[in-house]
Amino acid sequence: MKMTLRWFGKDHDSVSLEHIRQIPGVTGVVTSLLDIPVGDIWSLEEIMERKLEVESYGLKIEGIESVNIHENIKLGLPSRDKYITNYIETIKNLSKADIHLICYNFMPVFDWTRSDLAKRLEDNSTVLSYEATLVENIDPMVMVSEMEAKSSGYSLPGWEPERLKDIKVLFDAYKEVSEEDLFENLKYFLKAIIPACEKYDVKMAIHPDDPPWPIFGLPRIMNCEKNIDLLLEMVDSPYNGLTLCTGSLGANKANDIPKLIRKYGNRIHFAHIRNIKFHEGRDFDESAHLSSKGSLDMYEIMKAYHEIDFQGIMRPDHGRMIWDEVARPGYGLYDRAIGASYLLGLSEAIDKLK
Ligand code: DNO
Repeated sequence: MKMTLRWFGKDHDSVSLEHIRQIPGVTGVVTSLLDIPVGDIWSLEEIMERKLEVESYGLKIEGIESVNIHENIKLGLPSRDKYITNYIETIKNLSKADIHLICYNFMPVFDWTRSDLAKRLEDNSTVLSYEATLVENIDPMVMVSEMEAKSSGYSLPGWEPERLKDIKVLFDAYKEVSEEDLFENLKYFLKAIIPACEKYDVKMAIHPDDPPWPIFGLPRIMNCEKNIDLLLEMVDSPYNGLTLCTGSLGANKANDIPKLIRKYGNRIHFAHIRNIKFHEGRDFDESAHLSSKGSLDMYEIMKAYHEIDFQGIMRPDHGRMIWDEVARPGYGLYDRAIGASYLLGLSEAIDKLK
């Protein structure tokens, strides 16, 4: 397994490559070119510029998180073909730059959603949290502005203003799209791009819905074992794979994460690891990574990865905000560095106990 950290690029991140290279055991980053509008081609020049920058710190770009999918592809509009052609060009250019993994999601309109980006715990740290009744009773437009107000000045990944400017129009457009339609649109997309992925050796790793249930009446499909089975079968190629996110899938108690890791094995290309602490109903906080701090058993999760001999890319996921750090919600340096060290520690122990 290769341990990485997510890095948003020097103009979009408070954490530097210098910081990242000082975390023991972290050898690479996953990154994205956030200034390129969704749907446009990523040129080889722009990719190479980022690659050389990362490599000048002795780190490697292990994958892209994310090349976002244009809404017209998710909506199945006629113009999707143009955006798919662009996506294939991006795949080709990433391959030329020796980058072989793309993480993406197929969630309509929003990426991940929380009701609070800075819930204060007793120890004065803050965490991302989800309170179902708040999300169920808020106008999504109001939520967008509240999220932006609490995001320490960073536009959240997946919540870029340019992506959300037509939010009302998007909501109307999705009224016509059922879950079956969304699945068909995902299939159309994958059938079109996977041959290029095979040719250029670039693996696709879909990220599950976060949280793993529909919100705001929008269809959502990537949130349970049955639908993941469908996804993997509909284009049965190793290049059509998964980002297995413990915190996203794990928020639904019916998703048994160690079991899913063993089941999907080498179709998992990217592992996002974080813990969550369940409260009443569907409510949860994103706790520190330690098993004792949350509801998921990190030892069992790492053991499952060892059993499948996971050779893919791993990263600690969201962290708390601690030690007065000001950073993108979920993406500070300190708690993610602690998370990475903890996961590497579990991994070393599991190896030595074999
Ligand atoms: C949350 C992340 C997601 C993920 C995208 C993939 O912090 O895990 O934003 O990167 O859903 O496209």
